[in-house]
Amino acid sequence: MNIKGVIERYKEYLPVTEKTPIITLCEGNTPLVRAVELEKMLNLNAEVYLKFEGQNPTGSFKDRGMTLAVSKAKEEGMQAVMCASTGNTSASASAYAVRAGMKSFVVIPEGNIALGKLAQALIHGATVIAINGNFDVALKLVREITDEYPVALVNSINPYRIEGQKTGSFEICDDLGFAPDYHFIPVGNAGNITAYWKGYKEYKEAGKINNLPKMMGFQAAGACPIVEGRVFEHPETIATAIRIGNPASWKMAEAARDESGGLIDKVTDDEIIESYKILAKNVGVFCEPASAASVAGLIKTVKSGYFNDKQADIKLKIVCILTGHGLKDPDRAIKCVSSPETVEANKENILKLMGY
Ligand code: AN7
Repeated sequence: MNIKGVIERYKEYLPVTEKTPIITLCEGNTPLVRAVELEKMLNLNAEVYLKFEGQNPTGSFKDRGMTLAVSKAKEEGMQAVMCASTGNTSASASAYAVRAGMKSFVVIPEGNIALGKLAQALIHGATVIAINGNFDVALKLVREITDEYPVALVNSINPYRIEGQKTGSFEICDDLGFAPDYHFIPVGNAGNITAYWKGYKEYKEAGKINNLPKMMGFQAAGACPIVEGRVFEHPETIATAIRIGNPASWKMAEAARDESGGLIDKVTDDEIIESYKILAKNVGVFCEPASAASVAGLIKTVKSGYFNDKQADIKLKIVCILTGHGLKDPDRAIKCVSSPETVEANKENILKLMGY
């Protein structure tokens, strides 16, 4: 039963005191699903687990960080929160703001956020401001405004967001009983890879785990500033959640990669969609396109021969983070498959389509 949320569950690792009001929607405690189908498909001597963060209260991993960011904003007496967002941060911020009795302001790139996410921010009563600029432009403006006005910035440059999100690592280690060997994760603004790496390191220091995973981050090929070492002025990808050209936690993502001996690579939109469909059709997990970048990354890495010399007698333990729920972006799902056929309403027609 999850009646606590991540702050109660992991408070000894988090910057909270008895005075901190805990604003929660009982986030965290998300499933770690073993994907035997993927193991077979990849022909890899490994156990592959999917951490399905789409099961969080607002349907993405953002809730882990938002519970803490909003709790601390409340503790500090703030009356409003603000973020720039490709969608999920705005959905989460607006929901947690409701819980805290605070106002929320969200700035989004017009035409480039998934319908479900927009619906969430609106129904939670956020003031939603769409701009004719991308996420990076929105974040710059939001930073300026929150510097000048008494409004709490709840993007992942807010350190409490990272602190809350590191609980994802704790849960993986608690569920497995050890740390994985490899941690595959999508990278957009690079807060989550930063948070997971921090979490693993802290769990090792606390004596909870003996090893650290290699951090394997994946950006979309049309928005891969870290991979190419340059800002993307016009990032483009169907994975709108990670359509980011100048990640705020760029340096920390590089540190996670380098300290862990991992990598940050790119996957094409086609590879993302292929993995998105495999996850839905072969594994039974419906995540949003950006989330499938982790699995697309795993498939690419296996194909490249990366693991050839690394498969010892013991099975590798691999975790892929699925950051958000597929229902966030129903349009994309529908576009990927053929529409249902409509027939005259009789039994024969239905049986024919059933293949009987
Ligand atoms: C589903 O909501 O940046 O590398 O404004 O929604 O920590 O940015 C979302 C990012 C991956 C990338 N998967 O995580 C936002 C936003 C999903 C996401 C990422 C996002 P970061």
